[in-house]
Amino acid sequence: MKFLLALPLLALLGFATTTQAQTAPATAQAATTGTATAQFKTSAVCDMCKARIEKSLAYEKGVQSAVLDVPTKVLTVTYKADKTTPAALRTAVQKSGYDADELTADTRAYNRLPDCCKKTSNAHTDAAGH
Ligand SMILES: [Cu+2]
Repeated sequence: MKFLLALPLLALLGFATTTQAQTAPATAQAATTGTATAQFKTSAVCDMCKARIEKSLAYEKGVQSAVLDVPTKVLTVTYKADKTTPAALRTAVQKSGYDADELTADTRAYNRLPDCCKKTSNAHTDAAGH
């Protein structure tokens, strides 16, 4: 009698452990395959720019890390491919006031930058925006 009662319980336990074993590797795989890296050429000029861009990218959805190399102005972003896209990341760079590849910085964000962080070109200084 006792044996018969224990049997379904054991079966239940066995079921629970096998489902757990099946889901664990699946999520681990998604975490590794879902990560992508993108690089953008920015208009950063100094360490302040670096900190500003890295900080604003860190708040972007899906971003795992953002590192800017000041001498080359290249921003390297590691992100979750199912959460964001390179286009969205470029937009985030624009919104922080910097160019991203061929895309020009958001004018209002650019105008808020300290003078030392602005590009030397006059493309953005058309006085109207402030
Ligand atoms: Cu700067």
